[in-house]
Amino acid sequence: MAGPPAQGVTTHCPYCSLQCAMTLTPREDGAGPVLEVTGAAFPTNRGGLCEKGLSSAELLAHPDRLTTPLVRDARDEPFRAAGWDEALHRIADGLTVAQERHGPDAAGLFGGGGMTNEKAYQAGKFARVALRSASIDYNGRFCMSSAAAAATRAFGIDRGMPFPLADLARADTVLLVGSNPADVMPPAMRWFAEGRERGAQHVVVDPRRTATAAASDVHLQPVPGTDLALANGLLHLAVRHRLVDTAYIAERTTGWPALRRAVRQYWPDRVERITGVPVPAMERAIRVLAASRATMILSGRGAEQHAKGSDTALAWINLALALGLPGRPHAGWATMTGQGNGQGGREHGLKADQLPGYRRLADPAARAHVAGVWGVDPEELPAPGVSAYEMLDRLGTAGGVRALLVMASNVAVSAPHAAHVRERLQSLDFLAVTDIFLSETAELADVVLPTTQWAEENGTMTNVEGRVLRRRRATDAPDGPRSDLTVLADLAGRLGRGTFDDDPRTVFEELRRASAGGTADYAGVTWERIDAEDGVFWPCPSTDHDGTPRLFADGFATPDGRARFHVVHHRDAAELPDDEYPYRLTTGRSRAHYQSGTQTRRTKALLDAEPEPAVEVHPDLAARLGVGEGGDLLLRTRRGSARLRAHLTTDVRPDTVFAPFHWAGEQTINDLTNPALDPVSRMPEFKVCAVALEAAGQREGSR
Ligand SMILES: Nc1nc2c(c(=O)[nH]1)N[C@H]1C(S)=C(S)[C@@H](COP(=O)(O)OP(=O)(O)OC[C@H]3O[C@@H](n4cnc5c(=O)[nH]c(N)nc54)[C@H](O)[C@@H]3O)O[C@H]1N2
Ligand SMILES: Nc1nc2c(c(=O)[nH]1)N[C@H]1C(S)=C(S)[C@@H](COP(=O)(O)OP(=O)(O)OC[C@H]3O[C@@H](n4cnc5c(=O)[nH]c(N)nc54)[C@H](O)[C@@H]3O)O[C@H]1N2
Ligand code: SF4
Ligand SMILES: [Mo]
Repeated sequence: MAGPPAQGVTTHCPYCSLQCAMTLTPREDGAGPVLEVTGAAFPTNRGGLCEKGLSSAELLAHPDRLTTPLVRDARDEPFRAAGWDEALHRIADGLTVAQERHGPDAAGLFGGGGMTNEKAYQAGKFARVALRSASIDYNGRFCMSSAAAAATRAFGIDRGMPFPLADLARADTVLLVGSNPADVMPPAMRWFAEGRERGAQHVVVDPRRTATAAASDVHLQPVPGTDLALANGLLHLAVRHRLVDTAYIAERTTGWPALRRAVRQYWPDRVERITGVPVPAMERAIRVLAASRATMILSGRGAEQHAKGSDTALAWINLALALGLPGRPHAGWATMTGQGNGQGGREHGLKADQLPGYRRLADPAARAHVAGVWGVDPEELPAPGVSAYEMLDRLGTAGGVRALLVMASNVAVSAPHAAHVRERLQSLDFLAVTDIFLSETAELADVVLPTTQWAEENGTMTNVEGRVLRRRRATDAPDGPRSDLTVLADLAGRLGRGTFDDDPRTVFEELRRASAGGTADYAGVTWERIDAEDGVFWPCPSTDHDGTPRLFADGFATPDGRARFHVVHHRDAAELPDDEYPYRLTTGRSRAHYQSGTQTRRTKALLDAEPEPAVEVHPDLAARLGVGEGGDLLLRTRRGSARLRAHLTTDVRPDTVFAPFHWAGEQTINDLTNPALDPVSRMPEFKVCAVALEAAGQREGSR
């Protein structure tokens, strides 16, 4: 490899899907060479970065960084440093032995949405070609899978945002349902602010008065898990007040008469009883939404991470279609994908049922095309496998995975019912993890491989808008870590299943061919074009095609070009409060920390900003519990318990508490969450379960 570039290199942030552009400039500080991070001009962040992006380079030379493979011969032994050959041999052997004993699907791969397109593509190919296993899925299943399933059913395509982020500033009305960009994508708030300066109105649906809600014009504060009823209630009002766009419905949609009949049941008083949102607030919201056709409905995890998340997303899409929004300028429905490459991960094969280009693994024509690119017989490709939580739940059991490779995910902290997942991981015959640090998942492994980081790599990422971007190498990796691409190529060789390339550019060229003709068509995207054009929006079927910043102006991606309404009905959350567990727990993010916290819990600037988690409790509820600001609260659900400090705030509903999931140990909030799954998307119910609360120190039952 050539030495590190002496000049600043412009790349994108390692964290969320906004993928802010940043320049990394080598600089000497007292202790040695470091990279200085500055925001770079780009159409999405316009030079802005949040504190996570700004502090991201701290992790490049972090003392905790893994620099050598770790192995152990028994789980009760400590790790010892090992050479790459021994570690990779152990992994190939672990995977092979499991397959010999229990069949091909007994070896599995669990991936992450932080992986580049090239890594995601190669991991998908590795599972299907090198392992011939159906057992592959990824943490994106826990993220936007409900919205993806809904968009595919309604529009025939799942691209998180069907328009560029900058269009937000041109909308007259924006509704955000279960999305808190003020904390999770701070630089994106500039677009909202610009809209507001033009007089735009913002409506937020969130059980908490978040920073995003505080800045809005209308805040609806429903009981967690009732968004579907709220959307149907708003549609009921739109019909009653003749606010629906009948011409648009006639020209561009199918299924309206049945839906129109179905929402008759959602009269305002009933919806108020279900959701806790007062009728006048609903009336105000629908008037604001229907005041202009330049209205956007944006969905986040708050609406989607439910056992009815895909139906809930469909309910909001129904409302958007009835108001005539999708395909109109500065209007429509979108989901805000979360991880750096959550979008690309689901397009290129990390998902159990997908092949590159958003092709379906169950589709014979898709199998034939991709098998052709891979040089294998379509018959050899496995069938679709099970979803992320189902795979984790069955680890080590008959018919389940016995040897697992985890890449770029920390499921021991981030999966629902996490104590059970950790127990399943420990029951495996063999576990290997590739990571930058010894994550809580890596701590359970037989073999851990150190991986290179974003600033040390080339590749592509697909951001929240569907814009394909370039990740550019700005510095050399330390001696020791290797790229996931190199690991996959080496393992494929050891398994005797063909030659896998580890050069990201070569892999991208293959990805272009594999995606050609698919829904997420990257055939016309080249690294040169990305550099020259500030990214390229898919679909982009040929090099002379401009790419597609905006979808749906002329039609939807369905066979008849029309969008589909779906009749969807409210149902209760999988778990409701009762005498034993009287409150609701919802979970999500805080501003300074990222995901399972592997990275941000090691970043000094972020720990200074937020040294520990807190559970948000309404003062009325806190008084009843006898807990004060900063006091310890014990949270218990049917699955487990956690102990967190209480933060008293009137921003949260008095019947609900909120806690972040970024922490481990006795602050692992996912030890409490409910793994009830959505029947279509297989999304777990992260956003609501029943919880008992007690001031810590008090005995159980003394409530
Ligand atoms: N700081 C930070 N930023 C991040 C991340 C991070 O970990 N930290 N992660 C990235 C990723 S992967 C993702 S997916 C995005 C997520 O971005 P968001 O979806 O915005 O984040 P969340 O905090 O999970 O959930 C959003 C809101 O949903 C609300 N909510 C809870 N239950 C319900 C409900 O039943 N209905 C409604 N309407 N709202 C509800 C919560 O109060 C919360 O304010 O953020 C990305 N950006
Ligand atoms: N209770 C609750 N739980 C949730 C959610 C919630 O809202 N509430 N949200 C869910 C959502 S939306 C998501 S996206 C998941 C995320 O949950 P996780 O999958 O656990 O996400 P991360 O913490 O980002 O894990 C990524 C890991 O990979 C490492 N890593 C980063 N880049 C690379 C790379 O290129 N290669 C390799 N090999 N490793 C790398 C990081 O150090 C880190 O340990 O959590 C889900 N869990
Ligand atoms: S908003 Fe997201 S992409 Fe931008 S700097 Fe922060 S974490 Fe990075
Ligand atoms: Mo996510």
